[in-house]
Amino acid sequence: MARTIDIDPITRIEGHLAIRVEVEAGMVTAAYSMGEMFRGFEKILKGRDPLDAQQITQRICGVCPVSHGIASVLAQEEAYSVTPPSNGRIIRNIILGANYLQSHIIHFYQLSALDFVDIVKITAYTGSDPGLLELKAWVNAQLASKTIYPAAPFLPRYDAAYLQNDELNILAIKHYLEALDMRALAHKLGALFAGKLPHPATIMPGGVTEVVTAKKIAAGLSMVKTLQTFVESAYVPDVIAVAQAFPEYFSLGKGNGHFLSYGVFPERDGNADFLFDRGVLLKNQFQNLQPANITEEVGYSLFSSPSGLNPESGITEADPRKRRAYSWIKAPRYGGNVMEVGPLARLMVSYKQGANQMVKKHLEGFLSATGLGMDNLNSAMGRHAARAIEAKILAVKLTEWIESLNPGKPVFEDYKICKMGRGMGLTEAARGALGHWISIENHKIDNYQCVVPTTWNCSPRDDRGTPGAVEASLVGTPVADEKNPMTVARVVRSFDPCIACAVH
Ligand code: NFE
Ligand code: MG
Repeated sequence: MARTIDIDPITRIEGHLAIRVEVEAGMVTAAYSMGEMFRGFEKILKGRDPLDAQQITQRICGVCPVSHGIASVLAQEEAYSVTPPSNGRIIRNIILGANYLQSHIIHFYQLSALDFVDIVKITAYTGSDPGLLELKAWVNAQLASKTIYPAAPFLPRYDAAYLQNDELNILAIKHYLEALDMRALAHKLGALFAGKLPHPATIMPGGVTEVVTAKKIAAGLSMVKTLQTFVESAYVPDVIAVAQAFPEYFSLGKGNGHFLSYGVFPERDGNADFLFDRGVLLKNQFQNLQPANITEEVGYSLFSSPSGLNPESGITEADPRKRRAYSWIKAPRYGGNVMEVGPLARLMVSYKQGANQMVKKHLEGFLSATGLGMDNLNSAMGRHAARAIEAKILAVKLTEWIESLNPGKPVFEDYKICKMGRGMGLTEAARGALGHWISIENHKIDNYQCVVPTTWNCSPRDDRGTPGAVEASLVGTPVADEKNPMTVARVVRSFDPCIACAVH
C-alpha cells in the first residue's frame, strides 16, 4: 500500500512550497507540488501607469528582481516601439549577469550544499583560519547547549549519508562562509551599474538611467576578477567534488527531455544574438520558439479563470475553494507539453542549437573533466553542474561586457508611451524562462500577465492530469527511510524553486 509523506514546508528554498510524495516499496510512485499562497501581482497592476510595471513586478521577488524588471521593460519596449542603445543593452547584461552570479552562488552554498556537506565536521577542524575557528567554537557551544534545536540553522537535519571526507567537508564549509561575501560582492557589482540592488529603479523602457564612467568600468572589472577567482577555484571544483561523491544523483531527478529557453544576454542591439539561445527541445529535437504555443492551464490550480489561455489574454481569478485543485501555481504548457526551464535548459538548448562556441567549450570542458556524458546532465546533479558552468561562462562574459562599454555615449533612447498597445517581454531569469505580457488601454495597464520560471518547473497537474516537471522528476526516487526523505529534498532543491515568483 502507498504511504504518503509530506514535506511541508520544504526549507532552504525561496517561498512556501509543500511536496507530497506517495511511496510504495521504498520508491516514489507519485508526487504533488503545492504552492501555498496567492499574491495577486497581476491584479495589483490593473489600471496603473504602465511605467509602474517594472517597479512593481520587481517586488515579486528579492532574488531575481532584475529579470522581472527586464521582462517588463522588454514588453513595454515592444508596445512603444523603442530599442535601447548599445550601452543600455550592455549595462542590462551586466546587471543581470551579476544577479545570476549571486543567485547561483547562494543556491549552491547556502541552499543546497547542506544536503551534501556535513557541517558538523567543522568540530574536527584543527587549522588556524579565523572564520572557521569562530564557526567551530559557535557550533561546539550550540551543540553543548540545552536548546531544543542546537546549532540551528544547521540542525536539526535529515539523517542521511553526507560527505565522508573530512578535508572536503571543511573546505566546503570554508567556501560556504566565503560565498556569503561573494554573493554580497556580486550584488555590489550589479549595484554599480544599477544604482542599487535589489529592486533597481534604473531599468527603464528605452535603456537604463545609470551613465557609464571610466571609474565604474575600472571598479566593475576588479569585482568581476574576484568573483571569477571564486567561481573557478571554489564553486566549480566543489560542484565536481559533490558530483563525484554522490554519482547516483546523475540518475535521479531526470526530466522528460523537453527543455525551454527564451534566450538571454543579447549580444546585438534589438534584443538579438543571445549568449544563451532561444528555443525549445522536444525529446532532444531543436525547434524555434513559437510564443503562441504557450498556455496556462488551471485544472488543478486554485483559479476560476478559463484554462488553456495564452498569456497575452490570460486571466488570474483566485478560487481558494476550488475542488480537486491543490496549488496556487498555474500549469504553463508548450503545445500541451510539460517543459523544464532553468540553467540546464539554457545549456541544453544552446548546445543543441549548435552555433554557440562559448557554451560548447565550457560544457565539453566540464564533461571531459568529470568523465560524464550529455545524458548524465539531465538529472538532479546535472542541474547543479549546469549552474556552475553557466557561472563560469558569465564571469568571462562580464569582463567582456564591461570592457565594451562606451563612457559618454547614450544609455537611453527616448519614446512616447502609447495610448493603446500590446507587448511581450521574454527573457531568462536565473531559474529559467520568464515572460511578461502587457496590454495598455487609455495609457493605463488593462491586463498584465507574468509566466515565471518556477511556475513551469513546480506546476501542478494540467487539465489532462499530466504532472508538472518537478512532480514527474520525483517519480522513481528511492526513499529508504520515510522519516528522512533526503533524496526527495535533494531532487526538489536541484530545481532551485522560488515559490514567491511562481505564485506571483
Ligand atoms: Ni524568485 Fe525568479 C523564479 C528567478 S523569476 S527567483 O522562478 O530566477 O524572475
Ligand atoms: Mg501569471
